[in-house]
Amino acid sequence: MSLPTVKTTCPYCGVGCGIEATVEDPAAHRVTIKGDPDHPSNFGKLCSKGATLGDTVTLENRLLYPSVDGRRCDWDTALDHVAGRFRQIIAKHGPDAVAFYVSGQLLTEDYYVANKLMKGFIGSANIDTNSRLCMSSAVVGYKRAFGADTVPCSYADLELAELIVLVGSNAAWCHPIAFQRIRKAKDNNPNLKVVVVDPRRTASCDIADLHLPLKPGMDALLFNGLLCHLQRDGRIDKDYVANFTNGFAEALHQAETSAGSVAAVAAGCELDPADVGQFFAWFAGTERTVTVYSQGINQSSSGSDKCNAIINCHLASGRLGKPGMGPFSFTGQPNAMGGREVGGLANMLAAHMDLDNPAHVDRVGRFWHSERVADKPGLKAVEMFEAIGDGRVKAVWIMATNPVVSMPDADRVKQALQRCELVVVSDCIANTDTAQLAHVLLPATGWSEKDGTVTNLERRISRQRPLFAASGEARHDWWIISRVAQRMGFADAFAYQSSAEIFREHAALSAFENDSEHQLRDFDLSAFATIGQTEFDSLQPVQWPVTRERPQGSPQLFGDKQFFTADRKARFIPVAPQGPRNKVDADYPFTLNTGRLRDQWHTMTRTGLAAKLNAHRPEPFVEIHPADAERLQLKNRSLARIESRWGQMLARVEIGAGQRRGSLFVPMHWTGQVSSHGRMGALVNPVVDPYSGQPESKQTPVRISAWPATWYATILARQPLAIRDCEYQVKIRGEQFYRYELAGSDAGKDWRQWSRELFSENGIAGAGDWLEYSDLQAGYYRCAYLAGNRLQACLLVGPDFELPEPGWLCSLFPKPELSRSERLALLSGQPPKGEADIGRIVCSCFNVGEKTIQQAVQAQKLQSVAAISACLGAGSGCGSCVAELKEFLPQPG
Ligand SMILES: Nc1nc2c(c(=O)[nH]1)N[C@H]1C(S)=C(S)[C@@H](COP(=O)(O)OP(=O)(O)OC[C@H]3O[C@@H](n4cnc5c(=O)[nH]c(N)nc54)[C@H](O)[C@@H]3O)O[C@H]1N2
Ligand SMILES: Nc1nc2c(c(=O)[nH]1)N[C@H]1C(S)=C(S)[C@@H](COP(=O)(O)OP(=O)(O)OC[C@H]3O[C@@H](n4cnc5c(=O)[nH]c(N)nc54)[C@H](O)[C@@H]3O)O[C@H]1N2
Ligand code: SF4
Ligand SMILES: [Mo]
Repeated sequence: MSLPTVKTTCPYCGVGCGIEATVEDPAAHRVTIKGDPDHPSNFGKLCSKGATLGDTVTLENRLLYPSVDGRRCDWDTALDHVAGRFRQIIAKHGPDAVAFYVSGQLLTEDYYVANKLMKGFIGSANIDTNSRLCMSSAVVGYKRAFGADTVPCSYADLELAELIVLVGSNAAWCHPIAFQRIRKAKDNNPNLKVVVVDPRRTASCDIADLHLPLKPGMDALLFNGLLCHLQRDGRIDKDYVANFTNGFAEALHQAETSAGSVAAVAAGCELDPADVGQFFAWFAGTERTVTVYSQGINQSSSGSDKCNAIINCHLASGRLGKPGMGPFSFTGQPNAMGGREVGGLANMLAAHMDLDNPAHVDRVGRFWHSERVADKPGLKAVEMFEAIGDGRVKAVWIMATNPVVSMPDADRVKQALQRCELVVVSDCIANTDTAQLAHVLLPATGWSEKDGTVTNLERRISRQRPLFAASGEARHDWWIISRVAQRMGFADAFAYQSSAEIFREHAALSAFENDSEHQLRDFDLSAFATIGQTEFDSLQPVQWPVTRERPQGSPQLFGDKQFFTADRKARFIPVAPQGPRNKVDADYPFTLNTGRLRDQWHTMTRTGLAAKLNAHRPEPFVEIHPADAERLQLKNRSLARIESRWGQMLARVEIGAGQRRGSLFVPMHWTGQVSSHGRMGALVNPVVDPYSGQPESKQTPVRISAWPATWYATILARQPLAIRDCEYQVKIRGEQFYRYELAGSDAGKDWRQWSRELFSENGIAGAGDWLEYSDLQAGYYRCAYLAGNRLQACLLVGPDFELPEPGWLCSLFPKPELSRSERLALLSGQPPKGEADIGRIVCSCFNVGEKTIQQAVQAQKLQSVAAISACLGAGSGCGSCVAELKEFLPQPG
């Protein structure tokens, strides 16, 4: 009998890949994941994260039951408690004393209901989302230029382009399948050029014809310079500018004051003038140009202006609304776009209507049958947590986001929640840094159980469909919110029984009075305004607007050169370039850049469950330029302390020439759950963009110094351990083992006693064999414990950071038994002669390590990635490691 296959959508990045999931065993949550060959986002491909989804649907660490004040309770008790406390606080202090902090990882239906409850019925706009930290500046950029939050491009434009400029986007790691489409387009069209603008040399530079490692924060100067160049070079589309836009002269004038020459731009951006000239010449000479921008642009105290500096260049050259061109903001989360549609941000209403427009407020009020619709913007994320901290907001409900890790100045956020009267957290995972501070925990269904829609970065709506029944007592987010709403007295407006019903209402609102008689809005799902359950269940991926005239959706917008401003013309925005708000100085001489790794998703609550995904970069690290490392005597693999005015962290030093001098890069993923000092949000400057309220997460002034550890240790154990008395600690989940990297600055630990106690407290003891090596004078100690012939645990201690790379030891845990020679080799940490040590994992699909690749390249004289793939498989799965594989090949010259 063939097993049922469900078509659904990946819950990670905004690329929105289609998945075919075959449920092998519903009780054991066993499922096989494949790319959906028919889905127009990915045509069957998946990256490393999507491909390992099957490893993350485990019940381990799931939040399965509601609880209030730490005590498990039933749903009625929890819902009554939340509704009752919210009502009390609102009655006493008014609706602005409560807040929701939600997420671009909610489904559209969840998001719609949360927004409707807060803005429509509680009557406050205090609902903001983690998208504030993500693409709120991109929203401002589009709204200012087009009069609506319209992403004008599609993936197809990337394939038709002849120049793609990636600005502040590491798409190779963050939007891998879109990046692979660009790579393939480049293979098919040798004329397609790629320019990467990023202070850091990233994996995306692998396909770049030109990399501009500009001074952090200087992008507006670069694009103002480009606008001036287009003018000098006679590339302004005069007809387009005159007939379809406003404000060109002012924008050009402003650009000319700072960026009137290539030399001035190159000096201000600290770039080679020849490279700047090359970029300008390519842009000027290439009609089909797409500019992709992401967090290197948005996460800035002047991010909105940076977005407009980019859009200005497209408007000036008329490169918009035609195939193969446009300013393309890449959103990050699976449903960041859905959040924009329902009005998840505190300054938006719903269905692309505005809070500060009385006609919109009136219209939404009539549609929702509510007279209480909020008519002024609410608190944006950073302000919201300030208000929680100083007691203005007394109750907050956090859904599908982990602000104790991901907010800037995260220690303040933590304190604010500790002081808050009522913290409600809905999550599918039990142990998160934020869940630990909750008074009420509400278990949400996870990706494999959810049912609804998401919108990807090219406006494509796709279905997420359930693979399993809800685990434990978990409920859909929309169910939880609407049941609280009912108990708050809004039963009629929240009587939802299904996600289809909510989607239908959302579509109907988008169509409500959306015609030229009122004022046209871009977001229009009128074709779905009466959609039924069956049609919803079989909904095919489609790009909005979806109307009766365009039932197949709309891949390209603005082809008619009509925008959503009052006079239907696009607007240029004059931009005065600014660097980071807080500059580096003698106390804090480095710029801290933060961002993403290939195989982790944000705060690791789900990717951290997949052993395969933890192998690529197992520990928090700080990347630093070799010259800076040498000057500060920071050694590769040693530990360093990084401090800002707001907080500090510890991380492993990685020296890399891809870093600019004066810049540091730290990944954003590590939390208090898996590391003692890796939560980088504590350092990040909470300063925000004045228009969007988006924080400057990429340019915090910091300092770095060596952290003087006196000992370093690695522990591998078959089960998780509770480790006391240890300053530095990182926990990594592996295949049938847990790995701990430890360090301390205390002296004279009795390692033998310490390890015996640790292991026995954690249940690793008995009649098995202890192997031991001890040279305590010199600071070395190693031991291993075997039960039968299986490795249960081992500890390696040394006085410095040069402990053996544990790849081989890790590979022993899945083995049913060890050979004689393996036992003998155990304490050396190195494989017995003749057996290979694969080293750090590079290809997570096929588990291929760096040592294996080095050996194969040398021994077989491999000359290309294709040859490595043919020989080892590496790179032939999801393709995410292709850029790294290239580094193993012999370098030309
Ligand atoms: N693997 C993985 N993929 C993800 C995610 C994840 O957690 N893991 N998260 C998703 C989400 S929500 C998002 S928002 C996206 C983010 O996707 P991206 O924006 O591509 O990712 P980031 O790593 O945050 O930052 C992008 C780049 O900005 C650069 N940068 C820093 N400062 C500047 C600057 O001043 N100018 C310029 N031009 N560049 C600068 C950084 O060096 C970095 O390489 O990724 C999505 N995809
Ligand atoms: N310094 C710095 N900070 C940053 C960034 C940066 O680049 N640098 N990037 C920012 C950006 S772009 C983003 S998007 C944020 C991301 O930051 P967060 O949103 O805080 O990160 P996640 O780990 O994705 O958190 C999602 C939470 O929702 C839970 N969850 C997953 N699915 C569901 C569901 O269906 N229902 C419910 N109720 N819960 C669910 C997960 O278990 C997890 O706890 O971080 C921002 N912070
Ligand atoms: S690129 Fe990867 S993470 Fe993004 S949607 Fe596709 S499979 Fe998921
Ligand atoms: Mo994001």
